[in-house]
Amino acid sequence: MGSVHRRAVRVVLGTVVAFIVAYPALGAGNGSAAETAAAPPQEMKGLKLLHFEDFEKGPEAIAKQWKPTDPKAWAVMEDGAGHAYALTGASDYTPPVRSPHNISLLKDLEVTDFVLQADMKQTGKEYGHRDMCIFFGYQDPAHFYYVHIATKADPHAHSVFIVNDAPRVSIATERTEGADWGLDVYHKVRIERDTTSGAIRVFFDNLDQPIMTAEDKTFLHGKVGFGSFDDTGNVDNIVVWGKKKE
Ligand SMILES: [Ca+2]
Ligand SMILES: [Ca+2]
Repeated sequence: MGSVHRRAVRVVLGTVVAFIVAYPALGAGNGSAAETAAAPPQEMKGLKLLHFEDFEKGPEAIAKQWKPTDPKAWAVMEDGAGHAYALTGASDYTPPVRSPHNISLLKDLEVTDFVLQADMKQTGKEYGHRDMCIFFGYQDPAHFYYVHIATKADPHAHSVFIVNDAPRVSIATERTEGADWGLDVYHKVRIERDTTSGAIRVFFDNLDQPIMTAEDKTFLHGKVGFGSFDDTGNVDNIVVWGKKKE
């Protein structure tokens, strides 16, 4: 919550100039970076705003907040008028059981119920398992959920998965046949988690109609994060509304 307040204060005081000095790319753009930095709503579906990250605060501040499987695989990069968190290659990381190889977790936040939203762009080649992943309910490297959004659904792609001390298992009850990442396009991705009912709902661009649903109560809290099974991509404008783990 603290970072959200600080951002709001800075905008009120007109210290945008400081950002432009620190990040010349912002000043050179068409103003869209300032627009993307607009604070998200304080509440979503009855859940309080807990975190907002637009990757414009500078590499050191950002590094403190994220725990990547391999720091060399991730970088804050200029993209358009602003910056995004980019997964640029394979992590030097071997998961204990068959599951994604590239993960960066938000370090200090553990949630129960949440709505997690981000702008995500896939930067790899087109193929059936072309993916980006979102992680949640993360306990440790062998216990978590992840959503794998990919071109073509099959038993190992484009689904909600659980990793429970064994190779990942698809748990989606409904899902589309795949998602079209396109070329150099950011998509609005949203995950909704209700730990009382166990519901998991995944949205891709259309925030009214989910592309995947699941129901599971194995992990009722945990960290959240982003990444890919084995591909590359960018994440920006991450928003978490939710209930912190007591
Ligand atoms: Ca940004
Ligand atoms: Ca893949």
